[in-house]
Amino acid sequence: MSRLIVISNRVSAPQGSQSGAQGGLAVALSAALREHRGLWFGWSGEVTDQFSGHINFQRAHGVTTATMDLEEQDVDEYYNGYANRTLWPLFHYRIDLAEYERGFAGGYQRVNERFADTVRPLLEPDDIVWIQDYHLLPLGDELRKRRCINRIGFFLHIPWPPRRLLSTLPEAVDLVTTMFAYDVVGFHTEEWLESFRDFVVHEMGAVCDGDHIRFGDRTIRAIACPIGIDAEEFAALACTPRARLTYRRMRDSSVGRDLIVGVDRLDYSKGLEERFLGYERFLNEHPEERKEVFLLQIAPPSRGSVDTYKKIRTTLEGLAGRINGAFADLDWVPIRYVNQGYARDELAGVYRAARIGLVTPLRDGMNLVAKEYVAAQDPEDPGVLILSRFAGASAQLPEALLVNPYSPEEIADAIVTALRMPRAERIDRWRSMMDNVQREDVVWWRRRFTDTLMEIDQPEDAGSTAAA
Ligand code: GDG
Repeated sequence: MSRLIVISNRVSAPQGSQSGAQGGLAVALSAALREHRGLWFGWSGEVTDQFSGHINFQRAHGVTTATMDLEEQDVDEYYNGYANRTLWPLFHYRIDLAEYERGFAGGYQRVNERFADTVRPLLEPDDIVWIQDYHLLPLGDELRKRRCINRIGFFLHIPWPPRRLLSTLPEAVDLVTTMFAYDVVGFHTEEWLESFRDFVVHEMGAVCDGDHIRFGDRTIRAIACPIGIDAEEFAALACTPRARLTYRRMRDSSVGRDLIVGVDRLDYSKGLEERFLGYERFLNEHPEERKEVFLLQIAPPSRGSVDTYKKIRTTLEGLAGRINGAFADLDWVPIRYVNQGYARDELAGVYRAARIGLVTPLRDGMNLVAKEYVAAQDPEDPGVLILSRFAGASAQLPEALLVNPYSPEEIADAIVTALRMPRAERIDRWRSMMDNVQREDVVWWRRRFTDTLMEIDQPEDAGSTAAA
C-alpha cells in the first residue's frame, strides 16, 4: 500500500479521541494516517528568527507528524495576511473584508515554496500526497517544479466563490493555474465545484469533460466529496461518563427549560451576530416562550491577531449584553455566551442535552458541528437541527429545518417550529439525517478522495504548470 502524506498548514499532535479541543478535521486526518502508515507535514505553529527548514518528527497515537517553524514575517504575510485576510473572506463571499496586498501575496508564495523545499526530500516515489486547504493552493505546483511526479491531490475545506467575486483577486488566474499541477481537486459540494468549473472555463478557457478538466497540457479530475465525521465514535462519545455528567449539568442548570445550542469558532462566516438577532426576534415576538428556553452559544476565539476577529468579539459581547439586559429576569438569562473551548466528550453531552442545534453560518464549506449535533442525539427523543441553507452540510441534511441565516424572521420562525415539533416528526427527520451522517462518514470521505487519487496513472514525468 502506498504511504499517504498529508500536508496542511497546521499539524495538531494527535490526541486520544475524547480529550482536548482537537477539531473535526484533525480527528479525520489522524484516522486516515493511522490506516496508511503515513506522515502529516505542516507548520508547527512556532516562530523562529531565521527559517532553517529543520523538521521536527514526532510520533503519537499511531501517527507520525513532521513540522517546521516559520519566521514572524511568514506568519504575518502568509497566515494572518493572505490566508486569513485575503482568501478566507473572499472565499466566504466577503469581498468587503478581503484585503488585497502585494506583500501578502508574496509572503504566501514564499511560504508555499518553503513548504515544498522542506517536504520534498521526505517524499518517496510511490507516496500519494494529499494537500489540504486554502493556505496551500500553489504547493502542488511548487512540488512539480521540484520534479515531484507523485500523485498529488488537493482538497478545499471552504467554499469556492462565484466567478465574479473571485475575479476581484488581482492574481486569481495565476493562482488557479497552479491548481492544474494536481491530479485530483476536491470540494465539499456540487455548488462549489460548479463555481470552480465556471471560473476555469470562462476566465481561463479550460475545457470540461465529465469530471475531467483540461487546461494547457494538464488534465485534472475535479470532484465533489463532502467530508463527514466519525459518526459511530461521536455517538459513542455522547454516552461516555463525562458526556453524561455534562448532559446532567446542562439539564440541572436549565431547570426544565429547553436548551438551544450553538457551537462555532468565533468567526464572521459563522453568522453569530445574525443568529443573536434572530433569537432576539424570537424573544420579542413570542413572550409566552421567553422563560421556556435559553441559548447557549459556545464560541472559542480564533485568529485573535486579525483585526476583524477582534471586532466580531466586541460586537457579539455588546449584542449578548443588550439582549440579556432587555430580557433577563431574576431567575433567567436568555443567552449564555461562552468564549472558551470544551473537550469533545463534553461537547457531545451538551449537544445531546439541547432541544435545538442552531447552526446558521452565512457561508460554510461544510460545517461539522451540524453532523456532530445529529450524531449525539438520543434516538428515542432527538432534538431538532436548524441549519443554514448556505452551509455545505445542507445538501446532505435536507431534513433539517433549513433557514436563510440573514433573515431574523426565518430563524425566529424555525425556533418556534422546532420547539413545537411532535416527537414522531423529530424522530423521522433525525433518522434520515443520521442515515446520511453514518453512511457518508469520514472514512467514506477519505476513501472517496484517496481512491480517486489512486486511480490516476502515475506519470513518467510531470512538469510544472509554469510551462503550461
Ligand atoms: C473548516 C470549514 C468544514 C468547536 N468548538 C469546539 C470544538 N469545535 C470543533 C467542532 C467541529 C470543529 O471544531 C469545527 O468544524 P466546522 O466544520 O464547524 O468549521 P471550521 O473550523 O470552520 O472548519 C468547514 C471544515 O473545515 C472541515 O472540512 O466543515 O466548513 O470552515 O468539529 O466540534 N471542539 C472542541 N471544543 C470546542 O469548544 N473539542
